[in-house]
Amino acid sequence: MSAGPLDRDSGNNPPTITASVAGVFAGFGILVAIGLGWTLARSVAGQPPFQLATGPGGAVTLSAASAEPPTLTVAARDISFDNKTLNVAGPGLVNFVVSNTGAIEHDFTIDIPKVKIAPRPGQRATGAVTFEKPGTYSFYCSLPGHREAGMEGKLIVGTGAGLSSKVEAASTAAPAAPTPTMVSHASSATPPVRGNQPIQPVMDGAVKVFSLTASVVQWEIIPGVFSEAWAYNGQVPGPVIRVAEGDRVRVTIKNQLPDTTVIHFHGPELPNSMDGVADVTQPPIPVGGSFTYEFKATPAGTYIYHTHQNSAVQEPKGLMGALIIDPAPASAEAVRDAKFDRDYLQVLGEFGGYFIMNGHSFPATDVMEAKVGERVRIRLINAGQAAHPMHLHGYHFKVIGTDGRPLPEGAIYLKDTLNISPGERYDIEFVADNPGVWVFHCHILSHVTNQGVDPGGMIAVVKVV
Ligand SMILES: [Cu+2]
Repeated sequence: MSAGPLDRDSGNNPPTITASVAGVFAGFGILVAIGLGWTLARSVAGQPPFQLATGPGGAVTLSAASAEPPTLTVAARDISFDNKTLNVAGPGLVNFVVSNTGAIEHDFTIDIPKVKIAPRPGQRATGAVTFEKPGTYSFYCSLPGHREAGMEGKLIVGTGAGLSSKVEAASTAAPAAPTPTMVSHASSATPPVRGNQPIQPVMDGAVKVFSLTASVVQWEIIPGVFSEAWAYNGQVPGPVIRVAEGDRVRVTIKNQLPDTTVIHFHGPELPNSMDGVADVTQPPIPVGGSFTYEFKATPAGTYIYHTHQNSAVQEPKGLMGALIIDPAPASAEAVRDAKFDRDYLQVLGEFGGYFIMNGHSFPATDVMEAKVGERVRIRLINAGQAAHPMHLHGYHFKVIGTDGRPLPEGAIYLKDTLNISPGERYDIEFVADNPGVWVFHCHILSHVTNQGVDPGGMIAVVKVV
């Protein structure tokens, strides 16, 4: 299996499931960058959905616990920094989180002490450096012409206690009014962790053993916006369990949640005792307890695993993931699958008041890339509680599988908008013969907002180059 859990071609291309917002910016260019900037600007103004830490007087602050080094966040765009004056209370170690919200290369450079942080367009990068003395330090973008164009500012290190002191507001000036290109200062966290990471089994003889732990984590939906998640292995969706038809599969689950739980494997043909329905096929797994499921993987297809206890509460908190059973070698399905150059997964749902695809809302959703002429499959799973009519721009696609099972040749049909009800799966296919940056989005238009702010929610980009 390749690095991208579902990508056959990751040797030459970025892993599919871990593709980040970078491609969004690369694809949409400045126009969308400005649009995003506007969206994020709402957060600076205290408008939903971006919940920012603001300091006294509403100034954007540097978040730092009293015993931790301060973290400064700064965004480079085309062609300026969003904040020209940064402050820390006193000498000591300072962490930097630098976002590049523009469409071209930038860096954040200080000569003495030396630090250079260079996030790619659409990405963030972090760094840290120790300031020994109070004073005013210049920062700038070192790319030719950028400093001259205005990409510079100053970092004022005060005379306070530094490391252990409370960090002052980022700017001594009153907070600037949002402008259409202002971006969020909220991104003091690392870029969102991705769900759907492939999990490697441990072999016990011929049995593939997968270990899951369900626990409470804080999940970053879009940069700077967190919500409590109940997650398998710290991810929303949980890790992709991928096996081959006929494999003997064992899944152990440790329950570190504050509630009892179970796992139901949604779709494959299991013995009843392994069906994972609390109080029907098994007692709930106690808090602190564990349970082992074991079954033969059949038939091949795209499936879900999810909680089946107190489901209306537990599943929307994140207790769901994909189970993929690959067809047996040389089977008709295996021959069909061999045609796909790209194999993407999109798990739909709702989480923390947001509409998500693979655990994130636009613009933090995954980018699905393809080269012109490649054959692309997208496995769609609705693990949420609402139906989502998913519309692809630029293409009609073939619906080749429903609920994990392949459609016979004569039953395959063409769509450009496919309504997906909770619990359903569809496999769709198209040949990427129409280059461009196309959106694939839910057509219930409130679902393409982040708590009312458009664009957001269930938008993922298909980038055909
Ligand atoms: Cu929807």
